[in-house]
Amino acid sequence: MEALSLVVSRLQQCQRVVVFTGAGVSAESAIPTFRDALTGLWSRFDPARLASPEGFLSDPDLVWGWYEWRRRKALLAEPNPAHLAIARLLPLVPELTLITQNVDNLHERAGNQHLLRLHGSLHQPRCFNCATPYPLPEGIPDEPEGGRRLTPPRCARCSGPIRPGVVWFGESLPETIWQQAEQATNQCDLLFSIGTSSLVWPAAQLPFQAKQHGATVVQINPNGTSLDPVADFNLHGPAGFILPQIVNALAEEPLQR
Ligand code: BV8
Ligand code: ZN
Repeated sequence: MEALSLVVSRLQQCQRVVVFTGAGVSAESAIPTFRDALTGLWSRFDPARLASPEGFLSDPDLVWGWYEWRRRKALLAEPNPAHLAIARLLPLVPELTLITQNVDNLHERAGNQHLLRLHGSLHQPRCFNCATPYPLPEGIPDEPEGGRRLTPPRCARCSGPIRPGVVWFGESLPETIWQQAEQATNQCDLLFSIGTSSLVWPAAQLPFQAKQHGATVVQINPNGTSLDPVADFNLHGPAGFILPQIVNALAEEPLQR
């Protein structure tokens, strides 16, 4: 029996499923991962430098321009078959927890309203000093293709600079969300790790942690990662091609209780 049907038959016996996603799940929506997003103005910068508080403080216009350019990309993008398949999985399993490292809003736009965002969101900027949320103007920011430097707006409350609502390198993950993610990981019967290079910590530890707690781990990624030797199944291909097949098969034969 080929790997994909084995995954489906395993899924039919599961109560608790975790879907853990990285930037690769948005790749087929043409959203550049932040390494691919280093084009034009930003091509000569190290992503970990731009995606850091120090990077922002040393050149707020450069960093705010980069994030506004990425936010525009996310707003112009559409959810792809991988996002849509994950949304279709929801009613097919008793308990599904979606944990994402992504900062775009494509999972929500595909229909997954409840998700744990480990690294925040491009769409929820806040004041760098007092953390007051900043109400983004309606519509899509107009950005020349290569992007440009943009001066961040100022906070209405304390006039501090507005920053993107993402978790930067060197910043802690949101405590409650991280605890909920670990709890779901420790209790699940099966965890999908989809579209992540498993390079960014502590998020990358979740699939390993699920395995340690006895879960079946299914990785979906065209490329190999450090998770390959640990995963029970490595489905090497694009998520937008593999996931719909799994969900279609499960929809035909739901859970065998
Ligand atoms: C923290 C928001 C410390 C910003 C992001 C050990 C423990 C703890 C920390 C560390 C540690 N070791 C090192 C660290 C520091 C650091 C870290 O991990 N560095 C790495 C580079 C070594 N971690 C941190 O700083 C974290 N903070 O731990 O704080 C602390 C602790 C206590 C108290 C105070 C402080 C914070 C990390 C969060 C960083 N922010 N995002 C932004 O987006 O601008 S992470 C960022 O990288 C994105 O969220 C993204 O998800 C992630 C990975 O980037 P990519 O490579 O672009 O994407 P991905 O990994 O998903 O790769 C794409 C994959 O998709 C590939 O494998 C590809 O093959 C695959 N793919 C392609 N096409 C498809 C596909 N898959 C399926 N289908 C396809 N079609
Ligand atoms: Zn403020």
